[in-house]
Amino acid sequence: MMLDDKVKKVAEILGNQPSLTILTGAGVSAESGVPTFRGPDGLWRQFRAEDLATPEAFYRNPKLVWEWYDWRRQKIQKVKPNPAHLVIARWEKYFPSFILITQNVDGLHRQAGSTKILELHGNIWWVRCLKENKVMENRQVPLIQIPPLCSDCGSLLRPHVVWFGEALPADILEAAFNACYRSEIMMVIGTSALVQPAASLPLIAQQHGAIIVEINLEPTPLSHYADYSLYGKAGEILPLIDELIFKEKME
Ligand code: BV8
Repeated sequence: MMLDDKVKKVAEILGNQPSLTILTGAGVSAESGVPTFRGPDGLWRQFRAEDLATPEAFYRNPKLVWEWYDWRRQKIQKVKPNPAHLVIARWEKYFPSFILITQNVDGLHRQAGSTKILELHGNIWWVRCLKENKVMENRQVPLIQIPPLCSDCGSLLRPHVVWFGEALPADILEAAFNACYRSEIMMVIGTSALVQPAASLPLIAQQHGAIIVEINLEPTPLSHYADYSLYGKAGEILPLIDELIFKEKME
């Protein structure tokens, strides 16, 4: 089936307003100018994940890890949501049963207006005090002090994100699993489907009867299981589907 036919088919399915879950990865922010993790200009290119996005790396060298996050925050602050984020934010109002599950920590879905959102891996604009475990929003760009310290107790602050080897927040993961049990369709957009447990969510949804639609530039380990794989840019494909859904509605 050609891409156009798949776009039409997915729009037709969505036109019936099924219970929709969307899972996104770094690819949905790529067209905003945020480097992905494993792409040609990938974030991990200059660094190795285990060197930076792990608790061990942070305790070994908090200054280096915070310099990486400060660099990413400076890049993210300069960009804005792209059409993919905007369509997803609009759809949460159109679908009676809708949840967005994102692996991204860049906050661009929220900036686009998404509110029904589960941030599996945290948010780069929030920090956590190591001593008091208190979570605070911190939008200081660039950071005045690296590593930043808690203004109340003077202890080290860490990014409020989930590092490799760390458990995802139990309440958020439970909500994500519940979404998989009840969704009739799951759209998996811009993820290499490598990081667990996020990468297992589409398979769980499929085991519970959901149709799986993948949108990516290229095949991923999920492609073999997806009912529809639409290869192209999320910022171009989602507006096409959106247009067809509402065109059909108007007829
Ligand atoms: C856990 C926050 C257990 C930080 C991130 C072996 C050794 C050690 C660990 C493991 C192991 N095997 C499995 C694990 C577990 C590990 C894991 O999955 N490792 C992988 C790499 C094998 N997982 C964990 O450690 C997780 N925790 O398992 O805990 C536990 C349980 C109890 C108690 C203690 C522990 C925690 C994982 C979370 C890690 N944190 N981020 C930060 O960002 O700084 S992960 C990081 O990768 C980001 O969140 C990112 O989103 C995520 C996944 O990457 P993608 O989003 O998919 O991005 P990527 O670049 O890979 O792909 C982009 C895709 O977009 C590509 O396919 C590309 O083609 C496409 N694309 C590009 N442009 C576009 C596009 N598509 C459409 N349109 C475009 N324009």
